[in-house]
Amino acid sequence: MPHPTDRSADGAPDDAPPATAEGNTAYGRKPFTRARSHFADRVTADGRDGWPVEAGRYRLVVSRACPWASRAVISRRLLGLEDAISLALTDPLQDDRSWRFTLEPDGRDPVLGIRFLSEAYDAREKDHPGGVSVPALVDVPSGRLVTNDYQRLTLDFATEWRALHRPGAPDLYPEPLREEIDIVMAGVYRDVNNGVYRAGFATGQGDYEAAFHDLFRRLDLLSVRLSDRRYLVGDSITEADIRLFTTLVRFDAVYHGHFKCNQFKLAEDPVLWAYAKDLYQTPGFGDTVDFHHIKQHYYRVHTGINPTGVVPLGPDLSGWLTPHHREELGGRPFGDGTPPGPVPPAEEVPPSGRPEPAPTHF
Ligand SMILES: N[C@@H](CCC(=O)N[C@@H](CS)C(=O)NCC(=O)O)C(=O)O
Repeated sequence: MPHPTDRSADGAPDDAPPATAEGNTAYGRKPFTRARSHFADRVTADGRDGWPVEAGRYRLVVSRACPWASRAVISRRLLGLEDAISLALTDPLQDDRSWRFTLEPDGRDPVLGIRFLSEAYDAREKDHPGGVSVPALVDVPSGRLVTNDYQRLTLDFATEWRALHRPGAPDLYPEPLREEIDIVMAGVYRDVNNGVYRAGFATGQGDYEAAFHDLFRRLDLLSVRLSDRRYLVGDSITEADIRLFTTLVRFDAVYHGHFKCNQFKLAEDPVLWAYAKDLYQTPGFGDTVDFHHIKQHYYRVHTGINPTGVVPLGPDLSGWLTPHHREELGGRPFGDGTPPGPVPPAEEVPPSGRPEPAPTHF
């Protein structure tokens, strides 16, 4: 396997300069900022951007390591869009041509026939500004990228793709709750989802400390909010929970150490830990998480902040499988709907990526 080059731009703005072997120094002393996605076409029911909702037409390219991509994997599963939108998994380690399909036996995505995700970006726009990122939705017939707009993608899965949802799919973005969901998600995005990156990629003490304080202040607020309610908004799972979950599930494994987000571990906050475990154990969440990919990606790709590329063995993941008792708070996980069925066999996370139950002591 080629040695992965430093890709500290992971999570960096699309139009940011490439990271260097020195890590984040390409950004100088500027605080870490994240730009809008360059490709923001939408796949809609009415096809107004030229991309109509259609079963089998689009392929979702993700890395299981990536929190932004993982949102899309979770919502696709909760909504039962697996048959309508196929899934391509990249190697968690990019090389200097970015995301690649080296998990496949012949190194090519079997549907798109490409070796690098960049080929779909180039097919869409030669010399496009910004990098190659996941999640990416690709038009299978033409091989062209449609969108890498991770903020919009899942909202469109929830709303525009309704005709292809499974029977019993939950409403992840219910109309009457949208205003509240948007407000909650804005704070979560700024301080938590992107906050861990602001801390981890800070190149100055002040930027790091500001991000650190914003992050833990927000986590404290979220912990209070979730102490007497099972989910962030309303009494069922919404898009807001998906977005918080994808950061929380990575917290102790990577953000606490690698990104220096270490005021406390997730497992040390009883409310947030129970909340995250509850979601992890809900069909559609934990069954998409590959801790092996997550750890390999962060610790080996960001050589600017982990120059040795050594991947820690811990933490012990068995706690994810332990009782959370959150059902005592009530709530209806899927609202009027039902949980998704089993993971399609081809998409199962291998045992290397899953927690093992703790040994039983007698
Ligand atoms: N910048 C992306 C957000 C998603 C993102 O940052 N994904 C990361 C992985 S977690 C990525 O693919 N970064 C590019 C790279 O690492 O080369 C977008 O605008 O859509």
